[in-house]
Amino acid sequence: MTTNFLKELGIEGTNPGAYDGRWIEGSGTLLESRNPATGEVIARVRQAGRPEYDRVVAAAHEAFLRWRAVPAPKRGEIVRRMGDAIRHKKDPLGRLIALEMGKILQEGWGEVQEAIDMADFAVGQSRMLYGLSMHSERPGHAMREQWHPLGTVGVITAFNFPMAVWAWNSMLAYICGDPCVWKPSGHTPLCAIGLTNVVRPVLEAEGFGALAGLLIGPSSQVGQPMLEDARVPLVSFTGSTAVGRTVAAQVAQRFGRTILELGGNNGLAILDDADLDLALPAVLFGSVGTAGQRCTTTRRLLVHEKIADEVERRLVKAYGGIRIGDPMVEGTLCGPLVTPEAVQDMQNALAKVKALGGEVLCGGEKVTLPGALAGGNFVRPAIVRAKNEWPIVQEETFAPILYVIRIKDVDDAIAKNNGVPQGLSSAIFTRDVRAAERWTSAVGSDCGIANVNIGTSGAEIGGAFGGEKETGGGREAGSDCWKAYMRRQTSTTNWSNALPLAQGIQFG
Ligand code: UN1
Repeated sequence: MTTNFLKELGIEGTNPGAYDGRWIEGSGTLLESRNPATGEVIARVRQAGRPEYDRVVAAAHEAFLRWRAVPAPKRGEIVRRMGDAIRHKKDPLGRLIALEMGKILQEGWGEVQEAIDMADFAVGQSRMLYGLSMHSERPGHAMREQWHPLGTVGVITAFNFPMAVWAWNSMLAYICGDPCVWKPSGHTPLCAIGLTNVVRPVLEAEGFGALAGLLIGPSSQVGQPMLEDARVPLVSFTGSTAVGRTVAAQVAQRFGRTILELGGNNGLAILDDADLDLALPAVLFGSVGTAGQRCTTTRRLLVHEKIADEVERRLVKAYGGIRIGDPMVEGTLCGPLVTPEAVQDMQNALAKVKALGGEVLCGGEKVTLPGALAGGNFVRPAIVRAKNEWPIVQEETFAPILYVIRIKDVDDAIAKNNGVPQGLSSAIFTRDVRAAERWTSAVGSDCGIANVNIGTSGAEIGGAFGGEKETGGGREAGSDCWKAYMRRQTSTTNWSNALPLAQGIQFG
């Protein structure tokens, strides 16, 4: 396999693990990044430790003091150039994602496109950081609110979207006047290095390299300090509900803010009037796409009992045709899981569901492919008949397991969809406008995303992305998510010759 794209992205055999406007050799141990399709080491990273943490955060803060004074549309212009730089390197960046994370090339390029879309969105937003003006109750007074830069944003990302989630946060942070310090997943350090190499020339030319702070290192050295550090007023965390719980508590302790994107357990309902030619491909993409490792992956199929047998039969047939293999090869639909541990987690979940009486309709086994791929973390996506209330079905297992759960009508679908601790994404397939509207109404799905006749995954950046309950309540990307990266100030100006008090108070 040709890996010229690694050179094109400035990735070497051993790479520095920190960036503060310049690459810094880390003081920590060597981290090996492995190709999940072969188990082979792609490259190494000299990890950052506590000294690099302090250097990177200090540089970000110094950059903040200058960056916040740059007019927002000028900040947008620099983000426009960063977006162009990413656009120019879409091909190698997408290949790097496929190589290091294991999602198929099409999805790798799609992820880079998501980063480009975020840059474009942020450029426009940079001229629309609108505050309101209010009518004061006092004569001769003007009242308005304005949005000001907040400070350094800590961005902690997961392996499964190793570039897009940084872009969701950073592109908005930059136009809002904030630097970022990025702690990527230890499974995908090269994606972070490659992307940083693509955008840094734009920032460095302006003397603002430190806006793209990067720390590749263990949580204890570079993650934990961020949670405790008052120089980081906002921490955006993507990862498990369990870790998110401690992130939320620790940052709140110092009155810092968090944006949390935690676990999902997404239901897709198919009513008996649904167009199955739409529903089935949506289920396939939702459950097998990214090998079941999206937080928006379809995990529970809530299918009407009248059509359940047919849906199961057609899905099992479709699953039989899934090409499992090298994500770098066109035509592969399902790449490897991220690590051997993820394969084990999938096996454990299947053992639990079987012990409860779950019936495996297809898949679930570890797959050993020939040649170099023999060392890869491949599995066959599984479909399992299950009950919504079983403990393992209530959990998010980050693997391609689709639980099939029968429902009687739209209200049963809503009750079961909502009957889990997570609340990220949901979808219904129906031709009945009343059922569709019920699904998206106040008494419908309780998730942050509620779709009709499209699947649970693959959201566009234009909407706010995130979910309720144990998903953490955060929102990122489009809509008015930029507000999370700014501080709001209410300002009242008295232009009269008197000093009337609000609420009609007479004092003295
Ligand atoms: C994630 O899995 O962490 O909606 C993010 C989607 C993608 C983002 C997923 N646009 O599936």
